[in-house]
Amino acid sequence: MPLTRYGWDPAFEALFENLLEERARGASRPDLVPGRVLSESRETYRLTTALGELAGEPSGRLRFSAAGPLDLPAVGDWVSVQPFPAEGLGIVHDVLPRRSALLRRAAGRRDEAQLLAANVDLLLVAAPLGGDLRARRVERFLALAHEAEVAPAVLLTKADLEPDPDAALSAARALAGPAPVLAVSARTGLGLPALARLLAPGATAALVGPSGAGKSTLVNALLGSERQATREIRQSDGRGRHATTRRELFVLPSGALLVDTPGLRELGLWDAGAALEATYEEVASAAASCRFRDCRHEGEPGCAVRAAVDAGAIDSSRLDAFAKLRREEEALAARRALGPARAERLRWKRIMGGSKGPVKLR
Ligand SMILES: Nc1nc2c(ncn2[C@@H]2O[C@H](COP(=O)(O)OP(=O)(O)O)[C@@H](O)[C@H]2O)c(=O)[nH]1
Ligand SMILES: [Mg+2]
Ligand SMILES: [Zn+2]
Repeated sequence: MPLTRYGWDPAFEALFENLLEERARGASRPDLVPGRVLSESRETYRLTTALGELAGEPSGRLRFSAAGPLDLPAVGDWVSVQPFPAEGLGIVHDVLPRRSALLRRAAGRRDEAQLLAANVDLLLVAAPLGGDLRARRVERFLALAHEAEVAPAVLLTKADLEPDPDAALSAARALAGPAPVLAVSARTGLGLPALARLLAPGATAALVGPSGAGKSTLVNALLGSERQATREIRQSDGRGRHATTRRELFVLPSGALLVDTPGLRELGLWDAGAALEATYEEVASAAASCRFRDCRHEGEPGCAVRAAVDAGAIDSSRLDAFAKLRREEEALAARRALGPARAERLRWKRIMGGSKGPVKLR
């Protein structure tokens, strides 16, 4: 399959040419071809190249010069590959500059970004119907899209399980702002043609959402085959079996590209500052009329946001969610202001057990 089937275009071509020119001036100049990362597992990549699929590994130089995981390839990345087609192998030398990067704060205590996918053009936020629409979770995923400057769309999945799809649609539209909202069912086929119209040939969409939302089932429906393992619920204990464990990029028969992801149990935002204003657009636009420019909408006089809540123009649970994410964001910013060196020193102290209990900040 030619690389254009995987989204290769003149802009990436120009970036690759630049890279070759740079390398031609340097000492090491292996023969390089472009490739795209289809899946990644512990620094081993499945790559598509003009020479076919290769199993890739980062070059020693790439691995050791990487300051962190963001410098290494992720699903969706375009990379330079030194191919060994006879062996089906490739050495990845460089990651091409990304058009977009979906980042989250890595799970656990470390303040580290995790790259979910690169070069994504459309983020499909899956939210299952048939129960409570988890509005706060949908908002977090929308903020992830705004942060990455990737256009979002909301997919209300398993619509066949929903007794009142119209009510669900209007509830979701209230969260989504200008983003499209679709009700879909892989079981009945409802909404699949409309979804297919959102997926442009050559463009890359990524599916995110909680585990069990039906993401992989949708991928299979769009692929027209059972390529992606879906979670079957065991009768005996209701637990899932084949949950998706890694992110993977698929080429749909329509020519669109789609990344399936495992469910994210927690989605910590990485750097959501401005994204919150795009996500809670009604709060941000009312805030422009608050008397104080730094109004926190917590009871200050002349607060236009509170006035809008009292008038029923802003949903108070949306304001609460906005305030909560802003506090999270501020706490992160404060921690980061310690600087990497200081944070590193504190971590070291903690690891060494020099102090009992939490480390005291001077
Ligand atoms: N009723 C119904 N069930 C679905 C639909 N799509 C998926 N499921 C079921 O939901 C469960 C989870 O699906 P899966 O695709 O693995 O979810 P994922 O974790 O988001 O990838 C499986 O048992 C599917 O058969 C749908 O449109 N309607
Ligand atoms: Mg899955
Ligand atoms: Zn205010």
